[in-house]
Amino acid sequence: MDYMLTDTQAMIRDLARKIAQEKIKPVAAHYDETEEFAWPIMKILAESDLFGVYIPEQYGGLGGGILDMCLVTEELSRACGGIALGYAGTGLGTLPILQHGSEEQKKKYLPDIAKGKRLAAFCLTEAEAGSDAGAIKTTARKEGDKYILNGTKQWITNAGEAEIYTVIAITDKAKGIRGASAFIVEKGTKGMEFGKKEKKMGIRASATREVIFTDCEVPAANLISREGMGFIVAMKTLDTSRPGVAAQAVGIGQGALDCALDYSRTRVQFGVPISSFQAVQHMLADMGTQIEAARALAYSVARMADAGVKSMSKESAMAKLFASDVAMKVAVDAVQIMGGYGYMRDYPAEKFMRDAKITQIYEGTNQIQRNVIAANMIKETLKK
Ligand code: COS
Repeated sequence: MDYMLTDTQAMIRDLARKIAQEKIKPVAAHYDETEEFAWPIMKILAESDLFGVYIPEQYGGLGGGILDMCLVTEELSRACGGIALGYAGTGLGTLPILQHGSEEQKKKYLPDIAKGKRLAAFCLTEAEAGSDAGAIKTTARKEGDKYILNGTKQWITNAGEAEIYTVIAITDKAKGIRGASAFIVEKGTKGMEFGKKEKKMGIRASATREVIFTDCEVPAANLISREGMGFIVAMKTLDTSRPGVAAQAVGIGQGALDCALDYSRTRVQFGVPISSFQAVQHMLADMGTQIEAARALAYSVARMADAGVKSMSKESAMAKLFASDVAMKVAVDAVQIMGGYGYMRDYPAEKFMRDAKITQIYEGTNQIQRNVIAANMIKETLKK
C-alpha cells in the first residue's frame, strides 16, 4: 500500500528499517534471553537522529510528527518489540513536555531527548490505579518553590534507564482528578528510587520497574502546565501515544508474518513447500490483509494528530484496539503455520507472540479502549 509518505518520512522509515534488520534482528533473541537493556542499540538510534524525528527543529529535532514516530516504532518493533520500547517509551515520556510544557521546559529538556542523550519515561500507573487512572495516590505537596512528591508508580517503561520522568501526582485531593498535576522529575533527584526490574512474558529487553518517591523535592518550575491539569495532560498524552502502540503492534504483527512467510516457502512437507497448500495461503492472506488494515488505521490517526485535530480519543483508541488485536492474532497464526518449530525458541515467532500480548494491555487495556470508543460514539450521537 502506498501511504504517500513525504521523502523525509520515507527516508526515516528506510533508515529505521535498515537499523532494525541489520542491527536489532541479530541481537533480539540475546536481549530477550538476558533481559538486558539494549544500550548499544539506543546509541545507534541516537547517532542516526531517530529520537528527534517528532521534535521541532528549534529544539534540536527533525521537525516531523507522530506519524514519523510511528514509522520508526513500527520498523524497530518488526525486529524486536522490547528494544523498540526504549524508543517508544521515550516518546510517551516526552509528549507531556512537547504538548504542554513551557518554553523554558522545552528548551531545557527536548534537545537532549532529540539527540538521544537522555531517555524519557511516563509515570501514571500505580498498584491500585491501572484502568482507573483517576485513582492515583501519589501526592505532590507545595512547599515554597518546591513540590514534595510521595508515592510509588508501577510498571514504568524505561524506569532506571531514563533520565527524564513525567509524573502525574495529586496536588489537591479534595478536587479528585481535577486535583492532579504533571511534573518533570530528573533521575538522580534526592528521594527518587527504582524498584526491582520486573520479569515479564514478553518485551523482555525493555526495563519495567517501580519509581518510588519519598519526600522527593522537585523544583516548582518543573510543574507542567498548571496545577489541576495533570489528568488532562495524561489523557491528551495517551490520545497521542496510542497510535504509537498501534504502530508497535503493526510492527510485531509484520515481524511474525515475515517469519511465517519465509518458513512456509522453505518448509517442505508431502514433497512440496507448505506455502503451496491453500490452508496455509489463506492464513497468510488474512494475516497480510489484517496487518495492512491496522497500518492504514494507525497512520490515519497519526496524521490526525499531526494535523492538530483536538478531539481524537475515539480514533486513537480504535487504532490501538484494532492493531493490537491483529498483532496477537497474526502472531498466534504465525506460530501455528510454523507448527512445532514455531513453538521453539530457535525461531523468533514465539517471541513475537509473547511481545504482541502486551499491546492489548498497556496504555489502556483493550476493554478500556472499547469503553472510550463507545463513550465517544454515544457522545457524538447526543450532539446531533
Ligand atoms: N482528553 C481530555 N479529557 C479527557 C479525556 C481525554 N482523552 N478523557 C477523559 N477526559 C476527561 C473527561 O472529559 C472528564 O472530565 P469532566 O469530569 O470534566 O467531564 C474526566 O477526564 C474524567 O473522564 P471519565 O469520566 O471518562 O473518567 P473515568 O474516571 O471514567 O476514567 C479513563 C476513564 C479515561 C481513565 C479510562 O478510560 C482510561 O483511559 N484508562 C486507562 C488509563 C491508561 O491508559 N493507563 C495506562 C497508563 S500509561 S502506560
